[in-house]
Amino acid sequence: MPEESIDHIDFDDLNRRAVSQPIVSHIYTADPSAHVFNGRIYIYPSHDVESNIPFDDLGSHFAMEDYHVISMDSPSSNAVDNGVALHVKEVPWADKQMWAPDAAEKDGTYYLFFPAKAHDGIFRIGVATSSSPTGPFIPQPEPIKESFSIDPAVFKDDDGHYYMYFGGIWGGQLQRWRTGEYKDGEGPLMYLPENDEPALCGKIARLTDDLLEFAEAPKDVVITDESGNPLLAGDNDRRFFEASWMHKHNGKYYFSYSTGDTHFLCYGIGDTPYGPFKYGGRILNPVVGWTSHHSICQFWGKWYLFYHDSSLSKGVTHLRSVKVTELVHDEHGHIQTIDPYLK
Ligand code: FUB
Repeated sequence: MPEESIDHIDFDDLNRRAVSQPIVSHIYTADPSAHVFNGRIYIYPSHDVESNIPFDDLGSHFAMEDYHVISMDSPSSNAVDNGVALHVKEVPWADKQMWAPDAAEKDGTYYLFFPAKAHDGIFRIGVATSSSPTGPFIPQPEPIKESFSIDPAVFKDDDGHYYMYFGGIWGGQLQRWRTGEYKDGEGPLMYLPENDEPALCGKIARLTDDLLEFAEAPKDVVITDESGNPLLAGDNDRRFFEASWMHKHNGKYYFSYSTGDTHFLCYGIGDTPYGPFKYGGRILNPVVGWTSHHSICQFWGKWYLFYHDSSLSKGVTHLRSVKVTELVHDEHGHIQTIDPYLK
């Protein structure tokens, strides 16, 4: 698929109509994973950089090298960039492409979970630890055993168990693992299911007590339609592509994700962390830029959507900026769809 044309966009007008502005503008940030630790908001984003690598469907132009942690006293206050928290050169197993990370806290230790391509070109997921939410983080020497693909999102349930959701298709390589082992080959579209087959699923694995490994083999995160049937691969407006997130509201589990090439953020609702998740609707309509990726976080009783777009870079796909806006669950538990730009 060719990169979408942005020639027709009047960015001054778009920025006037945007429901929120970038929280920082001195660097490009994306894929925000927001958490409240000790009463402050900490955002763990990708740090987008210009690589001069041409756009392709594998995402080769997303050539990020490090992570910065951004902190805020509240969603409307100034955002502070706390500097480099981890660089790819410090991670023995990782070669390149430090994509969307997440973080968790347990017993005063902070864990940064991140995907990167290993030296063999295969995406794995690593962990690094720190005594501070802003790092610096010390990486484990090896990636998580049996980990693969991208976009880790770690959820702590009320019973103290931690779960990792992960996976992304096309450049995220999830489709290459359909048989349980990595299959090589050209192009991102090999090994995808046919349109009338069940869609590929994101994955979930409970973490070990030290949060450094999977406690179980990863399982499918199944999203179902109104009749309880798994969404099909051809259901491009609703099926999973990448960018998993989990939040819990009124005892229900909300699995949210990006539909990738159709550019929606959607969600499904389930009764356990494992699902299945009945498709619930759209959270965010398409933003400027190919990707959409988010997190959902509660602060002082209100819910917020952290997301990104490419408005600051005037539409450059791989130069994105994190934004935040309020998110509302209605009285039936449905999430009200957000338009990123007013009409
Ligand atoms: O930032 C690189 C990739 O773009 C992420 O891993 C995806 O979720 C998409 O946002």
